[in-house]
This record gives sequence, C-alpha cells and structure tokens, in this order.
Amino acid sequence: MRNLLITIGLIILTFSSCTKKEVQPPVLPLVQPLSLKSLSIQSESKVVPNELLIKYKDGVDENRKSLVLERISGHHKEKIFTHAMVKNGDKQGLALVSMPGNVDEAISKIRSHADVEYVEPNYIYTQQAVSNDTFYGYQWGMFGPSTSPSNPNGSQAAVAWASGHTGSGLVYVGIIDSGYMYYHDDLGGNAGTNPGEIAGDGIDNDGNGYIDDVYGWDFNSNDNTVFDGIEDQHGTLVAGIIGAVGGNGTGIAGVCWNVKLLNAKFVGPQGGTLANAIKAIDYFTNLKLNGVNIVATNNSWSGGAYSQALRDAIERANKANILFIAAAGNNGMNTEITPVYPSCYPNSNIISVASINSTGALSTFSNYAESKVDICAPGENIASCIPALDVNGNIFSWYGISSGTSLAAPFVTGAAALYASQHPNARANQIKEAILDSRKEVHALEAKCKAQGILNLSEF
Ligand SMILES: [Ca+2]
Ligand SMILES: [Ca+2]
Ligand SMILES: [Ca+2]
Repeated sequence: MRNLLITIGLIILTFSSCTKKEVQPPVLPLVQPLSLKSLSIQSESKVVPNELLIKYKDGVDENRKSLVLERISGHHKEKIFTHAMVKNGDKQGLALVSMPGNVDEAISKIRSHADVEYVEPNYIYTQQAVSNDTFYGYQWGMFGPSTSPSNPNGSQAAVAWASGHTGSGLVYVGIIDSGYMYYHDDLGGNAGTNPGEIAGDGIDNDGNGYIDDVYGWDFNSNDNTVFDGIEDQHGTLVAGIIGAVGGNGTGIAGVCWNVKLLNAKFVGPQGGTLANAIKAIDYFTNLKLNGVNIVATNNSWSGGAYSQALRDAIERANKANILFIAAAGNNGMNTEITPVYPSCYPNSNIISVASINSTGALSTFSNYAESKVDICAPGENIASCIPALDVNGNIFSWYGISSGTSLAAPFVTGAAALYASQHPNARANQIKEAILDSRKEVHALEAKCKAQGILNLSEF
C-alpha cells in the first residue's frame, strides 16, 4: 500500500527558474489527501482543571505567597520564570498553582488580594485548522492574476519568486504550534537549528535553560523531540506553507523557499496550556535576545479568555522585535463582539489573519471584524506537508489539503520572512507596515477586515 501511494505520489514536479513568465503552478500527487480528522473547530474557553496562574506583586516573599495559597488550599506546582522575563526586568515570574475545587471560585477568592497582581485560569488553546477532504489540484494561494489568471485572489507569492525573491537562510521563523516534521522531504532543507546548541551532548550549550534544543523545544512534554509522529500534523502543515523548499522538484513550495524554521511545540493531542504558551513565546524572545534572527512567530491557535500573562509574553516578543502572527480563529463570528485570543490583543506586533477562499470571499468558518482582523489570506483547500503513517507504522513525507485560519496565518508569516530576507535591517513594525500597505482591496470583504485587504506579495 505504501509503495502504491508513493508510486502515485512520485509524479515529478518541476518549478521553472525565476524568470517572470515561466512560473508554473506546482501540481500535487493526484491522490486523496489523508483525513485531518484530529483537527477540529473550537469555540469556548477551556481550562486545565485545578490549576491557576498567579502573578504576585513585586516584593511579595514566600511567606506572604503561602498566605495567598492558604485561601484556596493551593500549592506551587511550578515557578515559570523564563530568561525572557528576567531580561525584561520581571522580578516574580508566574506561579503555576495546583488547588482542589473550582477554578472560577478560587480566582474570586484571591483576585483582590493585596499581594496578587493578577490570577488567571490555565487556559487550553487549540489549533485552528478544520478537516477538508476536497481535493484541489494545486497551490492556488501562492498564485495570482499575473501568474495564474484563474486564481486572482492568491497571495501572488509566485510574482515575488519570479523576481528572484525566494527568501534567505539568514531569516528565522518560530512555529508555535504542535511539533513539525523537520525531516519531511520538503522541509528538511529549511529546518533551522538553534545555532548555540550542540546536538546530543546532554549539555545546555547556549545556556537558555533547555538541553539539546536543536530544532526547538517540546513544552508539552518538556523534552527536546519536537517531532513525535503524526500527532504533529498541524505544525507540519503550517511549516509547509511558510517554508516548504521551493524549486526542488518535489511536492509543494512554501511562501518562502529559503528560510530557517524553528519550533516551540506546546500543543499536544489534548491542546496546549497557557503556561506552556508563555514558555514557548518566551523561548523565541530569548533566542532573539541571544542573537538568533527570529523575525516572526506563527500562532495558528486560539482559545481562552483575555489573559494578561499571555499579553505580557507577546509584549516581551514585541520589545525584542518579533512579529506575532495570529490566526483569527474558526468560530465564524465577529470578534468585535466576541474577542478571540491571542489574535485580539492590542499588542502592536500582532498581525491578525482571517481566511478567504479562492473566490476572494471570507471563508464561512473564519472569524472576522473590521477593527480586529488586519488582513485576509488563503485558508481554504490549502495544500501543504504532512507526516503520514504507512501500514507498517513508519512515518513518511506526504501532502494534504486542509482549511482553516491556521492555514491563512502562515501565508502572512511566510510573507514576513520573505520581506525580511529582502530588507535585512527592517524592524518588526516596518515589516508589518509593508505587509499591510501592500494589501489588495477586495470588495467582498467589506467590514470583514481592515482595508478589505488580502495578502499581496506581488511587490515583495
Ligand atoms: Ca539550550
Ligand atoms: Ca547540547
Ligand atoms: Ca517530544
């Protein structure tokens, strides 16, 4: 069976070289994509039972903390005090607390305590892809009117490629998601490694608190294997849209053909927690402060209610000049009325991304809001990389078609990387401005997003 699939799959694809009229849409293997049934729409806030995150005020000592905990019969489970927090002047970090009983009741008992700055549930975040088995023959999202007249609403990434703009191995992007298959046939060439870390020596060479974090770190399991099998499908889809190797005659091309991908895995099969989201965001902030050129993180996940702790982590990334590109979410609702996080935080480094289909219309699943969504990008029937499992239980490189704002956000992340590769000194706000300034107006998106604008890379 595997051989049959691979034989069908090995239709050799060729990318033409970077001259303007020769860019051809790549064609995917003509098979049904694997079902992406583990990826589902989420709407309400979920929380980890019996856990809280507490931010104590500066100067509160352990004795006073235990008086706070007594009120809820809680105990400190973990102190979250990342290098990024330390470098940002934070004195306390965050306390992850275990306690019996109801989360909301516990919060109400201590939220007004004089020693507590804030207390929040340990929210659970989920990925924002939805299953879709409709086969679609090629990567419409990468093209546009001048390279593929039948796809006028694609991102026009192919125009940038045709100008010779295909990215740079000096630009790093952080994937905050599940893990991703860094050795996928179409991703291996762009799999970044932490430049300060030596693999497999059991030593934290760069002193960032994580031993042998070569391809990134798995915050969900607290280990250095970011790829743990087909559970890491979602991050692999995201990685492929940002940076599948282009021009290699295989599979698909990402928005950025040359880029260095790094991974902070915090979403497992059960979702990912607020505590781990903060650690994942801070992981990249700290790498940036250590000199790794992280331009943007991709955040195709959402959930929870407003969290000051998460907003603070995103702001630490902002101060370190990292864009935070966030999926608008798949609830099909107006986020001016019901905000969805993290895409609706006001941090200036956030780019919030909704999904359109190939007609330029907002996807029915996509959240929207004129004041909350910065840009729309292709998010329906998007071809990308996935890990697949053969009958003998072996993982192999494969491709699937899926939909969701999870797939739209990485188009914009790829765009940020592409712009940064052409403008190596651009700051995060300049990259954001360039992406927003080049939006193409589509009237069908009136009141759905700012400037009725879709991603347009024709000038990148
Ligand atoms: Ca390390
Ligand atoms: Ca090491
Ligand atoms: Ca792992």
